[in-house]
Amino acid sequence: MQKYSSQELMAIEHKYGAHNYHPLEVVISKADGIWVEDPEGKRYIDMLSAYSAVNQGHRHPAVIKALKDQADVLTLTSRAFFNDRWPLFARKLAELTGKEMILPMNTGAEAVETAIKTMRKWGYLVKKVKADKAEIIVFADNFHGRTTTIVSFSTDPDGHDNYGPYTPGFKIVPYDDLPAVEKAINKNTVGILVEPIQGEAGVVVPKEGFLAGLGKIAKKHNVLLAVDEIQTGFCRTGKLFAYQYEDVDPDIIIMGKALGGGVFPVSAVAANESVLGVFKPGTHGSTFGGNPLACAVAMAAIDVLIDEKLAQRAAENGDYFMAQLRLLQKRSDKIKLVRGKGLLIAIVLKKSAGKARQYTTALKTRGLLCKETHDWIIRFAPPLVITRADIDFAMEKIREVLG
Ligand code: IF1
Repeated sequence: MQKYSSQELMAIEHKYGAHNYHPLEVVISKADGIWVEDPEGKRYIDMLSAYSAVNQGHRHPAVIKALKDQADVLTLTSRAFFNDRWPLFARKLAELTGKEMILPMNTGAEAVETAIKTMRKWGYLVKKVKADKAEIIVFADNFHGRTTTIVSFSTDPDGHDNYGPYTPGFKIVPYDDLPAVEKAINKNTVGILVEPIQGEAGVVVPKEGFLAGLGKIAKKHNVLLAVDEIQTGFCRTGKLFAYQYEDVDPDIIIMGKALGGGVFPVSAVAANESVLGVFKPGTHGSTFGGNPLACAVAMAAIDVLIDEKLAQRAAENGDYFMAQLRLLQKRSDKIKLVRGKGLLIAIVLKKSAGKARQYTTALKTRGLLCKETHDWIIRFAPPLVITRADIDFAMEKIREVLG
């Protein structure tokens, strides 16, 4: 294949690719662990991890081995037939989540759609809500994906506007506001859909007790609690799932991103049979959901998280990283605050500091890739295999740019 320069590749993409993104000006053509490389051979630390889809690090050997081994044997069957991987992946993920059943999909948005359909169907079949009356409570500044139904309840104009007519049946209340949730519940409420930490909103960590409170409200009013762990799950925040910081047992766990080990879209919904049992043959599905290649990769991806103690490492290195950033905050006139959990961290800039993009661009020049969210927040979410020495190296660059 002909070799192209970064500049040439960006120009070709600009001409032929739809302009639904505004990427940082770096082309990645190689990756290994926490490191990525451009066609010119310049290396960068990846501080975004494909929005937490590469928690295990780029091309983790165990994940790549599973991918290659499976590719040599069987890749796709559809669910018209059984295959010999999906049963084992289902059992593994059920044991991991402590739920009785798993429904496999591919992308995060599909898993969220699956959770919405689950809550609605449960509402009609089990809770006996009147036809087409089901309501789901969601939160302002949510991000759950980009399907027409999901963007119907987005409060971000960029994600939401001009995609109507919108799907009804969602009630939006402020995040981290338990009384507002309780007030929004009525006899037609079938579920609550929540991010344990709001990623796209800028790594917004709710007050302690918020999720536990949602759990209590859900029980009291006979509604289902669905946690979107697509971004926060699989050790990112220092526990296997972010909800595990609280005394809560959500009815539905929505997973994606790192479940695919950074190589493949794999998503899933976990719940007990009293909930996921509402699906009967033909009522929901996906051509690729549960495909053998995805299942083999996902099983390896899960093993890496456990074997390499990535939850513990994210907790310890996240505390270390955040402490370093807070020290910097003390002597920086640009940083308003530092927040996060585990290795999901954000720097909120002061108004006087100007736009975040100039800092992510400056960090890129120094070999650090991270992404702004909104105009005033910089997000750091490196692969969880990052070491303390790597963080020290990254901090040098961050100090140069934000000190
Ligand atoms: C993009 C954000 C992150 C998610 C949660 C569901 C999904 C996502 C909590 C949908 C996806 C992605 C999508 C990606 C950017 C990214 C993102 F900035 F948009 F919000 F991570 F922070 N629930 N998040 O975070 O999963 O269908 O994409 O697999 O460019 O849209 P998906």
